[in-house]
Amino acid sequence: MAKKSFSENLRNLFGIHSSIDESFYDDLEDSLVEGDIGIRTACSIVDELRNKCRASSITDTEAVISILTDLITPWVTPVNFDIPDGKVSVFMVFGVNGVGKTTTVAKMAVYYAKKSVSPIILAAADTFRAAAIEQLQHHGEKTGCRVIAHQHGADPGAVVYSAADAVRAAGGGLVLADTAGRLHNKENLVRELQKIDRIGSNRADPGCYKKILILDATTGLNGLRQAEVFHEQIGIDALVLTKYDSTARGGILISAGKELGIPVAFVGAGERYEDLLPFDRDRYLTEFISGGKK
Ligand SMILES: Nc1nc2c(ncn2[C@@H]2O[C@H](COP(=O)(O)OP(=O)(O)O)[C@@H](O)[C@H]2O)c(=O)[nH]1
Ligand SMILES: [Mg+2]
Repeated sequence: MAKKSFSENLRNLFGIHSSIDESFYDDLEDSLVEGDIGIRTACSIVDELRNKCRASSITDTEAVISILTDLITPWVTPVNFDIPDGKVSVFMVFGVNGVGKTTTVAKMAVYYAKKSVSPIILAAADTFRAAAIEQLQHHGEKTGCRVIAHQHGADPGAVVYSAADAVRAAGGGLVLADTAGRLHNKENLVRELQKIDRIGSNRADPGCYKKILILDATTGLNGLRQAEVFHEQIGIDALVLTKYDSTARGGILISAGKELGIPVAFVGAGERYEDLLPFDRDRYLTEFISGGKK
C-alpha cells in the first residue's frame, strides 16, 4: 500500500488519540518519518514539541498544529536568485540520474526569460550520454535559448567555459549548465562536478555563481542522502524539488533544511515548462501539515 502523507496521518492521529500523551508522540514520530522526514529530524521535532506542549500544558489539536508549524518554519527557507544586468551569472544544475536536471534547466530558462534575463545560454555539460546533448538541444529549440554543446565525451568543464564566454561577450546574462548524473562511477562524477564547479566559479562574476541540487520528491529519503554527499563534496546553494506533483509527501525539504541548512529555490510540479514554481514556504508547510495538496 502506498505510504500516506504526513497530513493524512496527522488527521488520523488526532482521531485515534483522545489526549496528547506519550503514545501520541510515538505515533507522531512514525508519521513524520513516513512523510519523508529523516529519523533524526523527526526525533528532534517530537522532543521539542513535547517540551513546548508540556511547558504550556497544551492539549488541544489546533495548538499542537500551531506549535508544530512554528517549530518547522525556520528550517525551510526560500531563496530567490537575482540575475543582475550586465553580469555573467552561472548556475550549475546537478543531481543523480533521472531526478529532472535537464527538464529543470529548460524550465528555469523559461522562468528567467519571463523576467527578461537575456541571453540565457544552456550549457550541455552532460557529455557522458549523447542523448543528453540532444535532449538539451531539443529544449533549446522549444524555449528559444541558445545551446552550447561540444561533442559526446568532450570535457564538460570546457562546455561551461565556452558558455560563460559567450554570455560575457553578450555583455552579461545567464548560463544554465546541465550536468551528468551518472558516470562510470561515483568518484568520477564527483571529480567532474568539482571541475565544472571550479570553472563556473571562476568564469561567473562575483556572487553570480550558484550550485543548484535537484532532488526528486518521489525518491523520499534517498534525496536527503544525496544532498548530504553532494553538500560535503561540492557544496549546495539551493535545492529544487522535482516531481512534487507525483507525491503528497516531500518532507525531505524539512530534513535538508534542518540538517544541512540549504534553502529551496523552486518546486517542480509537472512536466510543462510553466510547472516550475518559486518555492512558497507557507504553501508548502500548509500542504505538509494540513494537507490540501491535490
Ligand atoms: N511529473 C513530473 N515529472 C518531471 C518533473 N521534472 C522532471 N520530470 C520528468 O522526469 C524525467 C527525467 O527528467 P530529466 O530532466 O531527463 O532528468 P535528468 O536525468 O536528471 O536530467 C522526465 O520524464 C521528466 O519529464 C516534475 O516536476 N514533475
Ligand atoms: Mg539529463
